[in-house]
Order: sequence, then structure tokens, then C-alpha cells
Amino acid sequence: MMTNRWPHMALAVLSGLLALAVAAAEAFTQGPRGFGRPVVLGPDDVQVLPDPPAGFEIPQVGIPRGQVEMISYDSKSVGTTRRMQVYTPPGYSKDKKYPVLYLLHGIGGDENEWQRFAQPNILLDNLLADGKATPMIIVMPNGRAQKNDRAEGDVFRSAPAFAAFEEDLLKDVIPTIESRYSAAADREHRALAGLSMGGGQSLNFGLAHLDTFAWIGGFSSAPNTKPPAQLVHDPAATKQKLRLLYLSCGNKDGLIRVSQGVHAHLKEHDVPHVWNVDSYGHDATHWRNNLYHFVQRIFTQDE
Ligand code: FER
Repeated sequence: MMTNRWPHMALAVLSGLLALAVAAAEAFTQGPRGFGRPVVLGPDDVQVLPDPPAGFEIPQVGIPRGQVEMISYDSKSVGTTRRMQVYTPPGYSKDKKYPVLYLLHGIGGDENEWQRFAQPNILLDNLLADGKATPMIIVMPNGRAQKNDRAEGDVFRSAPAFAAFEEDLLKDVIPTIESRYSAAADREHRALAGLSMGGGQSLNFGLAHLDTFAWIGGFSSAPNTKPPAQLVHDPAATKQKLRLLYLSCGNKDGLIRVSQGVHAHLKEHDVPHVWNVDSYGHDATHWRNNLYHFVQRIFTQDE
């Protein structure tokens, strides 16, 4: 018997169209690259550190100030001359050795991004005047390790260059700083932190090189973060070496699932860490506020 197939075909076409419409609606509401994904908060996803006091980012009057300078270095792995910003604290002197924080930017940024979002020099000058931080050098390199390292065009295409930065950091950036500045050159005096792509880089490189870094921070870490079990594959060793592991994310940031996954793994394996979930999004306020907290908690042995 001949059956009429038209109703079936019409149905198939209709459900195909419906699936497309649902996918388009999801792409629209979740935004590109997961920024707008729905945030699902668990019981641990709470703010453990208060927002900084009013005026923390405004230069205090009459206090000594550090300096920020742009320097160039030859990168062997990239094959070009690259740039980084270097903050030296007030009273910087060759007679002392300073710990160093390497501070990494996001996917759309470069060596100037942290200065634009947070002015780490102002935060540090203020904290030092109040006796709330250890004098340190802060290095803001360019984490896009490729010949054209400007944030141009579709910045997501440069994601592989953010992975390649591991070699530039370890073999060129750190040796440059330790040869040109009065820097203490051991793991207890090196910290690595960053925002978004830079957060992922800090977790990936820092936890893989605990002989180089003892203090690690990831703010709003991006999906370039390695899977948690890969990041911390030997929890006992990680625990023994880490001085601080600081994770933060805003509760309006669609990328929060990345940090939630890292926190869950650390908790499961009893690796001490800070997990601070504040009320911001993927934005400069979150990065500035959490940098303020992070810098007060590093290099505390030097106090
Ligand atoms: C992604 C979403 C966001 C991603 C990277 C980012 C590599 C980075 C964001 C930032 O640095 O602000 O899917 O993939």
C-alpha cells in the first residue's frame, strides 16, 4: 500500500527548523564564547573577602610612590623584541632583593591592560603606605607570544599564542627581570597571577612549575584553563609546595564554571586555597578588587 510521506517530511523539516531556532536563541542568550552562560551557584560560591574600602584605588596624598617603566627584551622563543611594564616600589634600592609578581592580562589585552583596568602601582603604593603589603616588583608582560602581539582583529584566534607564552615567561621574561632588577630569584619570591586568559595561564603555568612559583592567582579564569585533574594531578605535592592559591570570579560572569571546577577539585583533594566569589561580572571592578586582596597575601614571609 502506498503511504503518503508528505506529513512525515513536513514534520521533519519543521522540527529541524525548531532545533535551529533553539540553537540560535541559545547562542543569543548565552553570548559568544560562553560569556553569557547561565550562572549556577553552589553553596561554596560566596564572597569570602569584602569589597575593598572606598578610595583604595585613588592615590593617597603625600605618600612615597613607586615607578612604572616600559622595558624591551629579546624573546628567543618568539624571535622578536617584546615589551613589558615593570613597577618598582617606593624607595626601590639595589641594596635589597625584592620579590616579583608576574601579572598577566586577558585575551583582548597587552602589556598595558592591567594599568588600564587597575593601576597596580597605585594599589601597591597605597597598601605599602598603610603597611598592608610587602614591597615587591610587579611585571606586566605581553602574554600573546607571537610575532604580532598586538590585540588586533579576532583576538580569539590568538589563543594558541597564550599557551606558547609559557616558554617566553620561563626562559626570557623571568631571566630578563632577574638580571636587570634587584630581584630575589627563588620560588618563594615569585608569584604568578592574571585575569581571564591570564588567569588560565597563571593556573596552567604556575601549578606546572611549582619549583618556580609559590604564590598563584587566577581571577575569572578563562576556558584556556586546563582540566582540574590535569592542573592538580598530584594533590599532595601541590599542597606541600604552594604558599597561596587564590581563585576568584564574579557571580555574574558566564565563565564561572571554569573556576568552580577548579575549586571543586581542590576541595575534593584537600588542597588549601582561597575561593572568592563576589557580585561582579567579567569586568575591571572584579579584577581590581581581587588584585587588591591577592597582593596583600603574597610574600608574607618577608614582612
Ligand atoms: C573563551 C571565552 C573567553 C576563551 C577565552 C576567553 C579560549 C577569554 C576571555 C578573556 O581573556 O577575557 O571561550 O577561549
